[in-house]
Amino acid sequence: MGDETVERMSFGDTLKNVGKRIDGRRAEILLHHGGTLPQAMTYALSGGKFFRAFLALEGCRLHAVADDAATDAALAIECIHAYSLVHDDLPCMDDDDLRRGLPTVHKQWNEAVAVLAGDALQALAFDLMLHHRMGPHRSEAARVLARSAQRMVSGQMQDIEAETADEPLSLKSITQLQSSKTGALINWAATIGPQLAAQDTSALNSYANALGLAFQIADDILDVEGDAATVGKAVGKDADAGKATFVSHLGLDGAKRRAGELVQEACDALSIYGDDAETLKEAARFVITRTH
Ligand code: GRG
Repeated sequence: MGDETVERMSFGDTLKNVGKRIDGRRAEILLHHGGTLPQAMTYALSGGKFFRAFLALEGCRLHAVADDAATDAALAIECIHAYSLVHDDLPCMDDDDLRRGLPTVHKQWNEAVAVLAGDALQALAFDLMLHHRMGPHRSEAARVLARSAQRMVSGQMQDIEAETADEPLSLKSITQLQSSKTGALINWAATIGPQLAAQDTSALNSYANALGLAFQIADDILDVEGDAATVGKAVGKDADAGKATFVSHLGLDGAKRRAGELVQEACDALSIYGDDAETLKEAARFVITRTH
């Protein structure tokens, strides 16, 4: 009889494997196009954690979506995420020089390249989602992606308007803003499996709602406690700008406590999947222990 101990892969290794799968598919699509635009798109799609891709692949696995469709859906959400980061880093928005430990796209090339690479990444996401390999429910899934991207942009707009508002945002308003800005893409990623399989999205939807909020609280905590070299981008910007955040409202300890409660809520929402959801639970725990 063999050794029945099953070694579980660490969550870090799981994310690395997701990264390889997405990089491989991205290379198939972009590498044979020469020129600056595909290079800048490749640069923007590289070096992240691939957390949203992981969520998409895991939801697809739980709902028996074909591997090719799952990979392309995971790449599609990383395209939207990468576009948002490239545009967010521009001087007219957050004006950042560093992203994922490297120069931002407009620093590596210039602002025009950054705008165009973001535009092309967004279009590529819908190109992937509307291909027939995505199956019979692809138009609805693409529409939900379009609405999620619009929610993200509207969250970004509210964030920009809050910078010049007379009053700092209340905790309730920050929660609503972040559920759009950060939560909408996380929610789409976590639910694309049951969307493509035309099955019930409610458990993964509840999981993602709690997880998205925990993710943003962790981001606010990293902005205070992290160091730029590890986080891979500038830190301390929110406090310097006097911006209302989960940490400014709840304090560091309160924010950590709230994030812990949300992780528990996220895990509880997965009960219908039994042991099959263990990696998604690890992902929820990773969100509040991550250092970048
Ligand atoms: C400019 C259209 C437009 C939208 C901007 C997402 C966003 C909206 C701005 C990015 C800035 C920010 C702090 C967003 C909160 C979401 C977040 C924490 C993004 C970083 O996600 P990670 O940690 O990044 O998954 P990696 O690099 O690992 O992919």
